Amino acid sequence: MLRFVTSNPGKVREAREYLPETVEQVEYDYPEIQSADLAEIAAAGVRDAFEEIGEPVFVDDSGLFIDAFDGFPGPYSSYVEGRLGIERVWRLAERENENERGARFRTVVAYADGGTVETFEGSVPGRIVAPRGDGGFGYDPIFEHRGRTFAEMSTDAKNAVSHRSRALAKFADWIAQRDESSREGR
Ligand code: ITT
Repeated sequence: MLRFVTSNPGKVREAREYLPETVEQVEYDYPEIQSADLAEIAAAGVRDAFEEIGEPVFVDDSGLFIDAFDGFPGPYSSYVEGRLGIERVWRLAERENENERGARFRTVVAYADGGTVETFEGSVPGRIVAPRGDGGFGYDPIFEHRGRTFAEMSTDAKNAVSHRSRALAKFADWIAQRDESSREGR
């Protein structure tokens, strides 16, 4: 069983569909440090969450990096979604030249169990478009990948290509290897 510290039910749904292990959501609002680097934010967050909860835990820090805005909102994606909303992010991007509307979703999954904090990164390229679709969560309606927005995809289809699933795949491989070596060491 894996404990996922997050307040975001969309992240939990995707992790549950993707990972073979049972995923339990733990709601603890760990402080997010100010940094341009998602891995630093995730590593600091998971350390704090582990100290608070006292059990092995993982977190997921994600962001949308828009080319025309030099990667903004990036690590500030949550704040910008809450304050501006994705419709306004689209309207700002719409003013930019069409070939400047490229973007990338990034996720860093960080795991802590008292030893070294492990981080796993995933990203996916796409472009910013007018909102379409009612699936997914967050910025999904304005992020198009190969002709469809993430909000137009099922969880399964999004998981086949997404930033989060790419980070979770590395995490899952690492867990499998760790379990394998602890079995061999027995
Ligand atoms: P926790 O920190 O509690 O896990 P959060 O939603 O605040 O939840 P982040 O700090 O990682 O998560 O914020 C990332 C922002 O990007 C937030 O606005 C999310 O809605 C959005 N986001 C993250 N993953 C996404 C995805 O797969 N598709 C669309 N938007 C996403």
